[in-house]
Amino acid sequence: MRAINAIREWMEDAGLRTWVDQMGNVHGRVEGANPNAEALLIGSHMDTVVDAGMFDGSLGIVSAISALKALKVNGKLEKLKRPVEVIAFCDEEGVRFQTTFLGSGAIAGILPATTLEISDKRDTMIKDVLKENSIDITEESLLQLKYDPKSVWGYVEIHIEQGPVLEQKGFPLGVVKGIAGQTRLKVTVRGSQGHAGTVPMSMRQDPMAAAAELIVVMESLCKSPEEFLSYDDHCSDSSVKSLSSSLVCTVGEISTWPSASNVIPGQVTYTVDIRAIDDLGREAVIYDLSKRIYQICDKRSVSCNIEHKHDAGAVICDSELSSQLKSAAYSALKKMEGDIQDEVPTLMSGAGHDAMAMSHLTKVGMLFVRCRGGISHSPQEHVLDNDVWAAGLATLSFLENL
Ligand code: HGY
Ligand code: MN
Ligand code: MN
Ligand code: MN
Repeated sequence: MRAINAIREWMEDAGLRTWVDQMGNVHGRVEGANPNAEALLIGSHMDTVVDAGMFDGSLGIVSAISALKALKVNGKLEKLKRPVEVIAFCDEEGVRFQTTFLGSGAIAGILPATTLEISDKRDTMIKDVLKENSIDITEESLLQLKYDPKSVWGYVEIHIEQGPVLEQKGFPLGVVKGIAGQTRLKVTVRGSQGHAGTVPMSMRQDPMAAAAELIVVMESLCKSPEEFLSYDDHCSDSSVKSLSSSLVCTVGEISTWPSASNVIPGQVTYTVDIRAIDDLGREAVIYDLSKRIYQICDKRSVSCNIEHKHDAGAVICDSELSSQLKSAAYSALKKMEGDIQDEVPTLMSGAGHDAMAMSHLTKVGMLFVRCRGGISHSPQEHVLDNDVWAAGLATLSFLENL
């Protein structure tokens, strides 16, 4: 609740009308000179992962609010050509329910139905959100948070790159070409629980050893998909080839039961996060990986269950919005550094963003900010003050040329 109140205060200090919606998103809006024009939505997420850095998500919210504050100080806020609405989204990371984009998904009208159908989770989630915002609503009105596409001009998000490209190029800002698609699975392997000291190795049905083999096989598949995927199955070899450049897979969470050092586990559960720029290729990997999981479990006489928790297709950013962001970034850097020779770089995003959900509602554009060593989702996450300044100036220039 403290974050929500602080963000509202910053928004009100920038001259915005604020409210918190039923999902827990914080909105700050100014109507500008043409209140009936389609609105620009701009923002990012206010939640983050465990043991995270300070800039993932928050930089986008602060850049938007500070740029509007600067317009207010210069008496230009009410002269904006169209309404501008800053949205600080809740639950972009999906850390709690292994879904993601719950806040932006509600606005875009793609609230993952599966999330609301997971009744044991759904009630907890909705009750938490509602309790925190002390709002008493039905699930239906929660689902009615969707914005009317005709009332929205576009969505822009300023975000740290969370990768090494801009640092390698020596450039503070970059425009995002597209965002890789992602799939989240939950794999549960069940075997026969037993005494660590008495069950001979040849008689074990050990889900931990099985999970270890599954994870190493997944790593090899994602390191060289062309070796694994049988092309004739379900995707062209071009998708597989394009895969290898962007395909990544991660097991971020693993838990075992009963989790005692002298007990052969009865069950092991782990998460799978798979991403790629090519959706077909990513689906081919999921299909191939699932086949291998069942084969290996069969061989080890353990059972397994693969839950498909979340899918978000790859997104290509809008070219018109992207070129406006590119000129805004260029003019910001020119203001700061005098003349700049090179063009503002464009790059793909391996990380997911609320812009993926918002692309179901309207055209989207993203501006990346260099971050040290490309490190993110870690307390080591760091952005240079000057680069934050450049991001703010670019946002201001973008708003002034709406
Ligand atoms: O996981 C992601 O890509 C983002 O940080 N939510
Ligand atoms: Mn993140
Ligand atoms: Mn983020
Ligand atoms: Mn004992």
